[in-house]
Amino acid sequence: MAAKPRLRLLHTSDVHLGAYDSSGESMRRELEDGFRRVIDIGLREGVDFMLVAGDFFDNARVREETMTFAAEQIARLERPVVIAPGNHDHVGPGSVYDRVDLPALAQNLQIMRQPMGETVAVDGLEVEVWGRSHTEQLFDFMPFEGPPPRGDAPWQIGIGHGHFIHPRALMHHSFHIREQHLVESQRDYVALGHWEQMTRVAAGESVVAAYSGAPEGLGGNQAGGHVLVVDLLEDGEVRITAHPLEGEGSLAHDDLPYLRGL
Ligand SMILES: [Mn+2]
Repeated sequence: MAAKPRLRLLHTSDVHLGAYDSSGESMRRELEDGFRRVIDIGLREGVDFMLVAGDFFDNARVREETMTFAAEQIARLERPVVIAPGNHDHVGPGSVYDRVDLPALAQNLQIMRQPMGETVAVDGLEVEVWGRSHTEQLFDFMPFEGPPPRGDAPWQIGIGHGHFIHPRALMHHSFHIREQHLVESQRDYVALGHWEQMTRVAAGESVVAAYSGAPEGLGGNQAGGHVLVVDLLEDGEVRITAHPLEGEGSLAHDDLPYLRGL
């Protein structure tokens, strides 16, 4: 097998920009600073592209200046960025992405807007990203059910937003992601969102899958926020490093929390 191009990916999710738009300036600033640091880490680590696995915005009524702030930060990375919308920033009727044309403000940005799923070729890189955006129309939506076969690019990434079903999962939650779905995706890496906590999840022998967790300490994220730097190596190996948003001490691949599925 020919060697693959070495690529470095920045994975974040659940930024919830605008969550505190009506809660006062200091909380609002804290959330924005968190996303600014995500971009800073991407620049420091020299990533080739960035993925946002849903809930980038908290709701469809965020201030317009929150949206232009988001576009400015994305543009600052100067590398391709793909957003796969989650339940808080869903596509379809009433979508936050209908309000401001973000890709016009940040020309390195692509937003996955096809509810039936789509594969995005990342500009200038030998990588394709497949995902299915939330519409908030289907209560039993399963983001990774029935994945299409791998595409032609050497690197195939999956992206999606929902609950990985593990033995401690609350089954009444919606947007189920099963280990079997991740195995069947045959993607090299699957970027997950919806959980505040950073963790790898079980996805069979040949698929690496992880939640980046929220960058900021939103409810339940006492461990503090992380962003994931994912190295896609020439021999096909995928290695994650979790970088804390505050302070030192990154976590290497084998030291990341790891959840088994049902
Ligand atoms: Mn969510």
